[in-house]
Amino acid sequence: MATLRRLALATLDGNWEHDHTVPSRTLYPHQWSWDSAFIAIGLAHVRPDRAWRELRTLFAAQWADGRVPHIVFNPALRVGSYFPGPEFWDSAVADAAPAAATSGLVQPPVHALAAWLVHRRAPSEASVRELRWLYPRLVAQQRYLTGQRDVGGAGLAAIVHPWESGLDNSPAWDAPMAAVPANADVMRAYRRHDTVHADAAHRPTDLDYARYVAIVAAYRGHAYTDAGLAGRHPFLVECPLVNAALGAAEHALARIAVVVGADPGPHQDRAARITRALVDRLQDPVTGAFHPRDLRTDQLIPARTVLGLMPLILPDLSTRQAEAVVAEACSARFGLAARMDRPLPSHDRTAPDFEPLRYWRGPSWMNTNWLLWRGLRTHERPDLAAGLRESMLELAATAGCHEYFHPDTGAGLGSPAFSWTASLLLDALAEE
Ligand code: 2M8
Repeated sequence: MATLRRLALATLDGNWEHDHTVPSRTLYPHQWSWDSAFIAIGLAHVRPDRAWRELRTLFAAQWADGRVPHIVFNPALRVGSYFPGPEFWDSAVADAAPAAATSGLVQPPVHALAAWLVHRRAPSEASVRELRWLYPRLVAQQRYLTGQRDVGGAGLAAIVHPWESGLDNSPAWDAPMAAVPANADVMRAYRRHDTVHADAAHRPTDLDYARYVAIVAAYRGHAYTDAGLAGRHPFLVECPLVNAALGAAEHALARIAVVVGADPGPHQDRAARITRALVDRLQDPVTGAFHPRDLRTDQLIPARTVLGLMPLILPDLSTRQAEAVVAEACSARFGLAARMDRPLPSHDRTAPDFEPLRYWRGPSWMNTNWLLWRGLRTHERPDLAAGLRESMLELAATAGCHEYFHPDTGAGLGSPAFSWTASLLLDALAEE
């Protein structure tokens, strides 16, 4: 355990970059939004000052409309160190954008939960000061997602790009992505950077990238404004992970509100409303599993991916609803058990399009497993939570802090020395 802790700390120290942590020195050399939240949760155990710094740096780049950008670019890096870089995003076209160059998309809002956990780890006058600074910014982030992004009009946030889900290449996005007009040839005009550092067979295809680029171009063409999205935008989905994070954020904000002297009531009410909307709109009444809803067809997307298990982090899910999610997690599709060899894969193992090596289409990731681990403790399944934790620790002890892992062999895949693997490992280690 001490060796594992040292490895995780060395990984985070190696990825620290003056005021934030990069997810990976090779593949992702800037600051990413939800990575920073997971990183802060781990840093709280070893470098609490940096945990707060991480969140402050990210929120310093928040847009005037409340959106927290999914990438904050480091201006010191050379052009071409990541694709798509700042010149592609051209965030200056948006009135609401900050001075810093950022992307125009968001990621799952796990930051309020992170802020709460960092404070709870070691409450102090300094941590209360940090919460006071963050609270209005976290509230603005929620207001953006539940306001401008409520494209479906039912109280959930819509995502406008697969990158906003964090599970970019998930089979859940295949059907809505297939409807996005694009031609792989457009990629000749760009230089992908990911396939220089990772095996191309493990990454999205050029056609996927052509579609990613086309969706950004459509959003950028409207200066990243959200009015009228329903009529014009090529990708619009209600994602169970993004909305579960949205609800969990209101629960965290209710706790933070008490500390900073604000009223927790409205946060509790909003949390309950989000959970209700999530159950009404995204839970399959027959199987009890959660699915994304494609707003362009108004249909649930049938793929059974790990996204569907994420609502377990919501404390106000009823026992029956939570049991349905646990049953799905314990099925042969995902293999959760009190004694298990490997953490859960990112996609249904029994599906014909399960790919154990390709990014988000089968491999195991530490962050989705960490969220499920949290959900299992929230819904009082200590036996399953302990089994999952053991398998997460065992995986990192054998393969190190890789970005993702082969779901059967446990071999490390993607980037080595990946930050959220290290930080969530520190959090799991601290639970003893
Ligand atoms: C991956 O996403 C980026 C685009 O945002 C990429 O593939 O270039 C995803 O795994 C995402 O969830 C993550 O935040 C990001 C950085 O770790 O990498």
